[in-house]
Amino acid sequence: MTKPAHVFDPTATLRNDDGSRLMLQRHPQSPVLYPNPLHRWEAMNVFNAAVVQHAGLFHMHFRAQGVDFISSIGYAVSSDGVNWNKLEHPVLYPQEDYETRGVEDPRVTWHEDDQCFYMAYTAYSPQGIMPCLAKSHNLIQWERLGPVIRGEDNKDHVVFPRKIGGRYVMFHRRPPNIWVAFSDDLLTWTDDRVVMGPRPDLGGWDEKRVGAGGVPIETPHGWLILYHAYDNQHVYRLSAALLDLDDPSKVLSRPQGFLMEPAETWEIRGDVPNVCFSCANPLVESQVWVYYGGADRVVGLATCKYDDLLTFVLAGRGEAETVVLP
Ligand code: BMA
Repeated sequence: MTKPAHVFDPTATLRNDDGSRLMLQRHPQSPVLYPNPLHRWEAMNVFNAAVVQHAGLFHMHFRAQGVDFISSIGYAVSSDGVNWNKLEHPVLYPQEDYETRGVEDPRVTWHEDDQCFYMAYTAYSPQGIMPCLAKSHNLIQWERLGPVIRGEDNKDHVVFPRKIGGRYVMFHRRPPNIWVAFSDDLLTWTDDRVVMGPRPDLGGWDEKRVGAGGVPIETPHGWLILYHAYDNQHVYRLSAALLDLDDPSKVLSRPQGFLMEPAETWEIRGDVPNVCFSCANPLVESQVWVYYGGADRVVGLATCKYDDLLTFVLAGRGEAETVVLP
């Protein structure tokens, strides 16, 4: 007998087949963003999007690849987070010598202390892969603050929504681990510490590399974070963890399982196969909405209840693994 089709209900709890694990529910209108062959800059792929809610609207910044496969960052706006209207031109495109091969993977943070938006994006050029920041008050015009880590290939950075102990905080990824760093001015980052790394001893899904997802969500229990991991077959999956509020290098809880893996055709086949890669996990009422790139070609949306996600990560207490240092 075939399994009955799953009916989308954002207030329901979705579990994997044996019921042992929470899973994200794909929105029935997903993918929610497609490339547009009429525009050179976004003709091939649109993926890995940042999403923030502001002034009653959803705002998306997405990585777009043109016919030359160079990435720019496009902007789209929505009243419901599902149906999007794109701007005709990108809001950020390669302009600096450290960006000549593209600006990639935006993660946008509303900063409570500074009352402005910071975009973390990856600059790609013959100089290497550099984590950069830009600042905006209106989400369209961005002022570059420049690269924040130089001299090494580094990416997957995202700014925390408030200062901790009077300093800015961000994740970054020094392969294969997620790191946290601190700054007084957003330009010089120090006190880097490893947060978590791959777990080769855990069945494989996060055995190779891990990297941060969207903006950490502050909860009474700690910072709730989503992250991606890939295995030796290069399959990108998503999961979550909980970090200490005052010291986010401290993992309070990290469940063994994942929340989502490539299963739909557009997650399995695209520009890069088998990829669910997220740069945004906004809290929308009582749900966490996870926007993610499907196979580096389209933007997907999957959701779960905030309470379910907290229960999932809290159940992982005591499961935190020791990190693998580079
Ligand atoms: C990572 C990043 C992402 C991409 C992923 C899968 O290294 O470059 O932009 O989605 O690989 O290809």
